[in-house]
Amino acid sequence: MRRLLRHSLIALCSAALHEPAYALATYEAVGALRDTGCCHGATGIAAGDIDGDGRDEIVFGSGDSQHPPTANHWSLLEFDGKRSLYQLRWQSPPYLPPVTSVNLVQAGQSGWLVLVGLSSGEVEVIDALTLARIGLLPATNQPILATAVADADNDGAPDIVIVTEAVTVLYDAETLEETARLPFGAPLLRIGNVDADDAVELVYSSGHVVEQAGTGTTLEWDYSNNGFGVDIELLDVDDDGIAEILATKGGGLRAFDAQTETTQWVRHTGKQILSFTVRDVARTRGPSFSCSATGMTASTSSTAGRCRARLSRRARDLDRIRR
Ligand SMILES: [Ca+2]
Ligand SMILES: [Ca+2]
Ligand SMILES: [Ca+2]
Ligand SMILES: [Ca+2]
Repeated sequence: MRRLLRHSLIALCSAALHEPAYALATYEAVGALRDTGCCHGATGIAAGDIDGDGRDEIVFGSGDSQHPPTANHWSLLEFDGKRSLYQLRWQSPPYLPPVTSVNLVQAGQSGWLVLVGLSSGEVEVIDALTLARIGLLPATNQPILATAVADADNDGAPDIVIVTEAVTVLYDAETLEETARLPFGAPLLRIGNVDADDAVELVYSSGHVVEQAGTGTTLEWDYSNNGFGVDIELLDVDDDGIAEILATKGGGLRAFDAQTETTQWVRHTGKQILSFTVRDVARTRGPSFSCSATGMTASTSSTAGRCRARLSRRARDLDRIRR
C-alpha cells in the first residue's frame, strides 16, 4: 500500500487514459466532429506516436455495442500544433458487422497497428501509418471483447492476443499466423508477471490466471467462483517486484496476490467505480492509481472545461478514499 499512498489518487474522466480522453474532449469542444455516431471512445480509445513526430495520435471507436447501428466506425485524431487542438485526420467508413473493440498497439517490426475487433469474431489488422488493411484474423464467431500485444506465450516474440467471452487466440505479430488457442475468455484481460516465476501470465477479469508456454496452457489460479472484478489492472503495490492484481467491483477496490492466491487488501469507496486505470498521469516517479468513482465519459460530449471541473471534484472524492 505504500506506493498507493505515496502517489496521489487521481480521477479520470474516461475509462481510457487521461490525456487521450482530455484531447478527445478538446477536439469535440471545437465542433470539428463530422460523424453523427454516438459514444465516441465507447469501443476503445488508445494513443501512440504513430508517425514519430513526438506527439501522440489518438485512435478511438465510436458507438455503443448495445445499439449496434451506431457502433460502426473508428477514427484517427492528429494534433494540430498551429491551433493547439486535435483534429480528425481520418474516419473509417461504416462497418457491418459492427465494431466491438478498437485498439492501437505497437507490434515489434510491424510498427503501430490498429486492431479493429468486430461482432462477427474477426479482427482487422491495419497499418496505422498508411491505414492499409494488412490482415484479417478470423479468430472466432463471437464478438471481440479485447485485443492486446504482448509476449503472451513466453517465447520472446510479440503476439497479437484476441479475447472473446469464451476463448483467447494468439497470433504471431509479424506473420499473423495463429499460434495458440486457449479455452479462456472474459470481458477484460491483462498480461504481466503476477507470481514468482519469470513467465508472464494472462490475467482474466473472470478470475483465471493462466500461463502460456508455447502451445502449453497451465491454469495457475482459478478464482472464477468469485471473479476478480469488472475492471482489472496489474501493479506492484507493495514493492516486492511482483505485480498484484488490482480489481474493482461495485464500490470496492481489491488487491489480489496471485503468488499466495489471497486477497491482499480491500478498499471500499462508497461509490460505484465505473472506470479505472493505472497510469503515471501525475508525472510522478512511478505509476499512479486512478479511478473514476462517479462515472462519466468525457469523450461523449463534454468540453475541456467541464472535464477539468469534474476531474477536480473527483480528485477530492478519491482523496477522501485515500485517507
Ligand atoms: Ca505523432
Ligand atoms: Ca510470443
Ligand atoms: Ca510469472
Ligand atoms: Ca507485489
